[in-house]
Amino acid sequence: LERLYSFMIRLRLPGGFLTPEQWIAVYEVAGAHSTGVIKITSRQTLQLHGIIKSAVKPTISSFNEAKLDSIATCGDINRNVLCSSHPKQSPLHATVFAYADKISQLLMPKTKAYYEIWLDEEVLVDKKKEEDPLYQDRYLPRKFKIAIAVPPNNDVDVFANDIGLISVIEDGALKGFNIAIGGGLSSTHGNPETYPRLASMIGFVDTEEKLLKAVYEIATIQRDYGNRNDRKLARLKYTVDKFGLDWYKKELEVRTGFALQPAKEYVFNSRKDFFGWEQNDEGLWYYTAFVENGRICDDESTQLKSALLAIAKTGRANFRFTCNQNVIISDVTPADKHLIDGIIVSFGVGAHTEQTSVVRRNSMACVALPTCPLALAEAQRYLPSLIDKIETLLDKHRLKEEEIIIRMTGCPNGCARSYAAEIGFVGTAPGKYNMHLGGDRIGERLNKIYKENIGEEEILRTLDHLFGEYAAGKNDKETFGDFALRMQVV
Ligand code: SRM
Ligand code: SF4
Repeated sequence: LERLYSFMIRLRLPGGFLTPEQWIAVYEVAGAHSTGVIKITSRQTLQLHGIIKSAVKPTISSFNEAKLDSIATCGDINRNVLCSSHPKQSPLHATVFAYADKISQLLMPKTKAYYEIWLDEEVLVDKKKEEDPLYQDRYLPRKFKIAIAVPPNNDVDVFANDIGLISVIEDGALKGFNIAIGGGLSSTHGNPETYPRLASMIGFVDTEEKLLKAVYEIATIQRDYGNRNDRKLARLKYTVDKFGLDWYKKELEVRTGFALQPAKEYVFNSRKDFFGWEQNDEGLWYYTAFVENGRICDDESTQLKSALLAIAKTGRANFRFTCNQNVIISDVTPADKHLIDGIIVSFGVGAHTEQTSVVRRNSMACVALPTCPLALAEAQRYLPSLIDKIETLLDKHRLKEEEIIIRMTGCPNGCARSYAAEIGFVGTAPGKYNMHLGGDRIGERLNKIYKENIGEEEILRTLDHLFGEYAAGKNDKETFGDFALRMQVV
């Protein structure tokens, strides 16, 4: 008898967008083949877990019918391209958002293997068609990640990516993109050669043609010079640190045939989702619902999964996913707002979103146990109960309106970007975490290890003490992360 293998499938959703028809398809596939929980990931796409081997092909086929695919969602290749989620952020959101798809298409593998293997589309290997100038016969040395931010919100955590693009908008016009390279968050316990790193700015491009050429050639340089001997040291960040930023820029200039301009001014002032109803400049409405750790299901607190299905069935709203693992019910006309709001209220989604504390809404955990094979400790199943206790401490110190960013991962790979949190927990063993402090609120500074391998009791005792000091000693508007740094806690 064969073992009962079960799989996870992740969708490729550049910019994290689904039509109502596609949401219904995902809902139906989740019900038929997976655990039923639809998981929003920290890279604004969706995952289904628990798909048994015989259901993998039917799942991919159903997705294909809904014009959805899971191409390049894992492997040594460009992954889901991120874009700031909330259309309210800028009148140019749609223009910038379109680049997520353009870049995703540009860096897609040319092989038709996905269609041939999973969708029964004809001949298995036709060498001519398989020629791929970018990935050639070797792909990249490691996974490759790109994000596009629309200032002033850094909701995509742009500097955590191999390539971070920052849209430069002046006088209401998109002038181009600043380009940063070499971000990546993973490290390995006990291996000092590995480290999290934020991307470094290398310059600015002012046309679409230059942007796409630069992105493409940054990837080819990594393809040719990235470390193929040690997978732990294979990400672009290590290539950048080995050869130097100036070398990378010069090599890029040779390959593109143009020099980057100096980076333009930009300002980030937040890294968050805007919960509840917001309207964009065209008058369309958007409702951001809180989804604890991205798990869309029906439970005792809210009937979120049923609500989203009911909304999709009206055909009057799209769905956008955020890099903070939440969902935006989007593009609702003023005439339809009442209808959609009625569903949000009657399924308890509104009350759940409004009543959730600020600290919980800003928190994030990775999947970890039981499905992640790399997990050393719990994350999404544990963080909610830890936050209950942290809420009590914040209440005690009158800090409950502070927008402190707390993130937890079950291992040092950093999938919920805990190294870029004000308070980061990184799993070391069952029930044990390294506690990191001192990250900033906007994603421009990493945190540092404060205490190693501690359990819940010590976590709470430590936070109780630090929150007390923060409440008594913080400057006006000083964030917890900045305070920890100023007081030399780390
Ligand atoms: Fe991740 C591996 C889940 C975002 C760094 N990540 C995994 C795997 C596939 C475990 C595995 O290799 O077997 C996890 C699947 C767990 C499960 O049961 O579903 C997993 N990663 C996730 C997700 C679902 C976390 C979440 O709860 O949202 C995120 C899916 C993103 C997506 O939609 O594509 C996810 N992973 C990230 C991020 C955050 C980001 O990209 O902004 C990071 C840190 C940034 C970075 O890449 O540096 C991240 N995941 C990793 C790594 C370490 C990569 C490295 O450079 O060493 C691994 C392990 C690996 O690749 O060998 C990993
Ligand atoms: Fe798994 Fe580690 Fe990623 Fe969490 S951080 S999902 S435990 S690989």
